Amino acid sequence: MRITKVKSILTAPDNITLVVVKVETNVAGLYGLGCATFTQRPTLVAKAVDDYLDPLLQGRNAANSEDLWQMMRINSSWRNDPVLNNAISGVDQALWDLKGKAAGMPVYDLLGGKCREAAMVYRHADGRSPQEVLENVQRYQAEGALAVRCQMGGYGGRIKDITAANAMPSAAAPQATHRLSALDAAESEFPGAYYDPDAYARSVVGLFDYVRAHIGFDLFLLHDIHERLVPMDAIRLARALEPYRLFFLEDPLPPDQIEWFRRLRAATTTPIAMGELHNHPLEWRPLVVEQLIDFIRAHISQIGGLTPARKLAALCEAFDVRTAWHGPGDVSPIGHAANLHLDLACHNFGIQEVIYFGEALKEVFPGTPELRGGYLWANAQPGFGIDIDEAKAAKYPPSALTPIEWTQARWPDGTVWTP
Ligand code: GCO
Ligand code: MG
Repeated sequence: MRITKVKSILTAPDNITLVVVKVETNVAGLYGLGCATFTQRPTLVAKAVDDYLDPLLQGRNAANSEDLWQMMRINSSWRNDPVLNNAISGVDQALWDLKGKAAGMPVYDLLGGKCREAAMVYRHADGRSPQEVLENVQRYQAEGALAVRCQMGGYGGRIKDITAANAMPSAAAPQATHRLSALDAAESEFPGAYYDPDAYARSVVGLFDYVRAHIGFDLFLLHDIHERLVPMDAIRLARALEPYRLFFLEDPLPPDQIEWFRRLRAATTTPIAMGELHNHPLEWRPLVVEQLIDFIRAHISQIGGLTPARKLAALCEAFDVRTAWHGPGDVSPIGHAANLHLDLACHNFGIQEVIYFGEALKEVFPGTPELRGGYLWANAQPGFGIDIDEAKAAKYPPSALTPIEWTQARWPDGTVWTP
């Protein structure tokens, strides 16, 4: 099983540019697929795969996935950046897919076999007002969802999306008044995605108060702070949310503020999830070993693929941290399948984030995992059980390379903040 070709494939069936890596071998018809999706910089990942990993890997034994992962990681000498980690992940996942196909086994069997039938997932409810969010929560509940993440006005409660409808019929949650910014205008020298951190933090408490008052406690609820607050405000919010019994509160602080997790942990019983921005092992090691988080949420391709992710899962198991791998629209269905195979095989699985897989995605990726009754289900095909139809993928070319606006997050006075 020698590697004959490693190539990137870019496709955007859902208007999000996905990066997939295909590893071909000298065994007729035998290839593997992996996810290398980094939607903010997709063409750089493709370059890293095609210009550097393909020549490096041609002729190597595809069975040696551990050695090849270690070798890819150090080959650039400088390492652990998101572009190179994603490129490595594409190859690494493809090698696991290949290994499964060669053995005639699903990857979850290679990882130790199923610990559960399917993976509990959470869905995303958003809206411009608590009422709108509640309607979306109830819609998911009617579809059988067991867990729903609630946001209002997108991450940080974007000023533009939220001011129109802000009624909060709750004594505990006075109406949050957003300080509209004169700078939030096209002619400003500081264009961007404006939000008001203080109003946002207060609106979240009002939102959960409202939703819990209407639906009770039989549904798991989650929230993503998305690093929008200064540390003490994140701690204050985590404490204020205790009565609403969140399944977890996500990304309260950016990876650069690891020290603050100790203060956060000591201050609240709200379960904490962290990790979609992690790239370097030193970003997660203290959080896990000191038991400062309850859920690890790494984006598997951002940390370099299934090989490091399964080791991270095992480290977490030893410290009672459960897994909740990042699973938004900027993970390809192949990446979602990789998340799922790990979910099924890890005893310390917690929950899986997932998207709705539309017809275009399923057309390009036959074998996409199935969302049913609050769970994500894998098929029993060898490898990850998912394929790419390259002709159909080509029908959905990558999105135009225009500057991203939402990651230019700003406070009302124009100050740039982590998105
Ligand atoms: C999540 C995430 C995503 C990210 C996105 C960045 O929890 O799903 O926060 O929505 O913002 O993946 O491109
Ligand atoms: Mg998140």
